[in-house]
Amino acid sequence: MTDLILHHYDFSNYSEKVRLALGYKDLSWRSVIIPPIAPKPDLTPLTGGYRRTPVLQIGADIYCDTSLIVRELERRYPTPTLFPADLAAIADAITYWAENRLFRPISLYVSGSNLEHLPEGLQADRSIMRGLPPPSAAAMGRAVERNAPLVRLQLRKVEAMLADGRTWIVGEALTVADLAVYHALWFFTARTELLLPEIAPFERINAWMARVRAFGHGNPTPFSPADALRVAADTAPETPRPSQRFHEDPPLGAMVRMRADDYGQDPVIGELVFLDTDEVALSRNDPQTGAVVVHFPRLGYDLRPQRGAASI
Ligand SMILES: N[C@@H](CCC(=O)N[C@@H](CS)C(=O)NCC(=O)O)C(=O)O
Repeated sequence: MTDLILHHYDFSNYSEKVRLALGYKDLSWRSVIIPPIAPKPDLTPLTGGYRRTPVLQIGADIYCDTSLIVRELERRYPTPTLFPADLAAIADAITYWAENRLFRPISLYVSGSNLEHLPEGLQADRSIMRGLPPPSAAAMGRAVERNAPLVRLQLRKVEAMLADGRTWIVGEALTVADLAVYHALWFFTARTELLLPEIAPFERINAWMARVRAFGHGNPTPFSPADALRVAADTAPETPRPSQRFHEDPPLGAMVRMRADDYGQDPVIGELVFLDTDEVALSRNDPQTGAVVVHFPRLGYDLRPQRGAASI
């Protein structure tokens, strides 16, 4: 069973990163639209509590976080590559910058400027997700003023990255860094074109964005959340690959807890079934799906023994 099922929604920029990876690799996939706001009752049985977007499902294997999702796509469909060997480490570092230092001010600037175009309740949900009180309209306005300069100065940095006429962000080959910088900038226009004038003056950025956009999204087919749950219920998880542990890691078979180290920290508890340098996977059971294996990246997540848990 290699059917790819992406759980996502339209204005999710991290989903756009994966949709473009699917396009770049010219893949067919099933598209499940999930709510942009918690609760997500058809997603939780698959993930065990992880609520962020997107999530990739392959049978009863569930991949959380785009940094792992793109690696898993690469592992299964290596060509064309998103990780050219000589550029992959630098691309990872630029990706980290793009998805943190670049994207966070963009998110605050765009969301605060486009309030009337965002779904009802979105800001309150995002505040709860970060453990903060819902912001007033005045506080969001102040966030726009603080962040607009941080966005503008970084747009100049992206234009400078492309200043020598290179085709892609890290050089002459496309890397995952192109998708990361692109999805951060794509968020400017995910719901409205109100802020398009901010990007319009940057000629190299616009030409490069057009090259990335041209990959498209591959071949999606609409799929219902109920069908996705049924696929998980009807499929056994794949046998985990041999693990590569550090000696400090919990032993395979231990009950563990994974959660994001930044925001959306809902814990996922299960039996540790796989670890290597990039990935951690837990097995869990849900009444709606039976056994599923939930996969996370190592970096950006906190792995701990789940004290006092006998089984799940
Ligand atoms: N590091 C995560 C971040 C994902 C993320 O923040 N996604 C946003 C949507 S673009 C999100 O989860 N928002 C809350 C939600 O959708 O419930 C990844 O790379 O997948």
